[in-house]
Amino acid sequence: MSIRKVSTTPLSDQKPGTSGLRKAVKAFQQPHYLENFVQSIFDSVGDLRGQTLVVGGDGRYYNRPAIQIILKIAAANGIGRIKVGQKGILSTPATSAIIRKYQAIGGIILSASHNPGGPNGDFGVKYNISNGGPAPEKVTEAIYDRTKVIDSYQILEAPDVDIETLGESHLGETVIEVIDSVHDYQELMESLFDFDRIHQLLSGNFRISIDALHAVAGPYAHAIFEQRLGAPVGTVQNGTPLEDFGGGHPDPNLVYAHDLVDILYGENAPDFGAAFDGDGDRNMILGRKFFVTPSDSLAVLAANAKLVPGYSSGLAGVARSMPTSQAVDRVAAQIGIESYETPTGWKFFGNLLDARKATLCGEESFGTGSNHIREKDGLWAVLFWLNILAVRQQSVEQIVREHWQTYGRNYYSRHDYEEIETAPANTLIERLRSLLPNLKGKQFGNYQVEYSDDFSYTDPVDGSISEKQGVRIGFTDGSRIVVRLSGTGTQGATLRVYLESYEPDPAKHDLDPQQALAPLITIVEEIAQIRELTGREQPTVIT
Ligand code: VG1
Ligand code: CO
Repeated sequence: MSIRKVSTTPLSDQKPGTSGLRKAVKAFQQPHYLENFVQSIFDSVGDLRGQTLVVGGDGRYYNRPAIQIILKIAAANGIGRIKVGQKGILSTPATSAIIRKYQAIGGIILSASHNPGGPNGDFGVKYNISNGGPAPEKVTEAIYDRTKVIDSYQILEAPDVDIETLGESHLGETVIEVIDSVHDYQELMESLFDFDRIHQLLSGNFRISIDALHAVAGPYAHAIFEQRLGAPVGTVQNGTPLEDFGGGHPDPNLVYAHDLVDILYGENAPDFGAAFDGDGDRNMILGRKFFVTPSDSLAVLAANAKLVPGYSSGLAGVARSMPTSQAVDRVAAQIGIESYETPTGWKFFGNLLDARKATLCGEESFGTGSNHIREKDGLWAVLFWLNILAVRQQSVEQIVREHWQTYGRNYYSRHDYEEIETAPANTLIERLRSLLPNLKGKQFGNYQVEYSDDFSYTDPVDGSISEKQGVRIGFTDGSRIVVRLSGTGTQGATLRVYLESYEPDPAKHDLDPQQALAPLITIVEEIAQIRELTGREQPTVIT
């Protein structure tokens, strides 16, 4: 086997977004495209000789060929050992857990998360660092800078490695270890949650329904809920990862996980339902005929954390992304712990977790997680809920309603305008930015603007500053409007509008969120001129 040095031309379109480099599969299939990016990672992250690297993906189309390329480039770059998920399967949270457990230098996760898969779908590469978390901005910037000047990569000329069978083999000097995709992750879950109690719950009358949307969480859900925790076979639907996710969007929300929603809102509905996204890091929680918003879910987990073994000694602090509702802040205030507000994207939680400033973190986009790893974690969130349900012996709806009684209800909704044209999307944001200085104090119906800014974040641990993270308009009654452009789409632009209002009065906790938020929807339309500038009458997805 020999190492081949291949000349490439530098590229200019490999800037990582909110969550790694995400492009159409067809882009990744261009000659040298993946190679260019992978070599740029290896060139940017320090000395890899003798180190351990973790590699796996969500099973989407191009997962296997990409893994072969990565293994050969990694071997040519002198990496000591590579742990690869069997069949190329590793969820994002499992990868994070494995990096930490085996003190790997990092990991490469092949996923475009919730974006559709298949030959005409999307593909993605995420690099995670030694704490198990997404590479912070200074690392992704370094990788991007490298992609623009790199002129060659090194690859081992060797036959493909068998990644279907567990065990060790050699690729040149590098040990390739094909590992069970679930084992290490399940062990970590057992250390955090009361599995006996959840087992009792699931083998009684309490029924759950889990939809893996044909994506990576399937094998984890089968192993943990059905084989370990006593839920009947059939509890997990769509549990075999498919290269095209069965043609769907593996996005756990009310629109894309509608089959599960139909089950939970149908006749003889089970007590609990959950769905996950493509790479298993996000979750949607449903009760019988009841939807838990991700922001509320985070707040409920924080308020009940002491019921769960792994968190019984309490929380150091909590953190939420800026557009996430302020529900968790109210819990933090009551417990007397800090609540941090970060830009969108899990990478911003890493420092807070490492510095033990925060224990639980969450995003409005169905992501929740904790200091057990450095990624958001879909299955973890479900186990957390099940542990709380097993202890409290109440329904999901009862738990959330009691929560609102104690803390008040934060009505919340996100409106997405997907695949709009890039130019008008940018115009909309630029125009909005230019209006910000004049909004303060302005009256819109009953709402008066208290502050308006483009969110800038100073990391409390390393002092790094991230600017222009989303336009916020806050009103004197605690309501908020946030507008930003997505950093994960691959077609045109996606405009996200986040709406939040606060209602302390339990007599008013039964409104439909779209109704409760209607005045804010009118206000954002007026200020941002969404219809005029995007040509869209309404959002593509409302959650
Ligand atoms: C979206 C979500 C964000 C999440 C990101 C990655 O980003 O809004 O909260 O962290 O996806 O999630 P954006 O830039 O499109 O709004 V995932 O499941 O792709 O790892
Ligand atoms: Co994801």
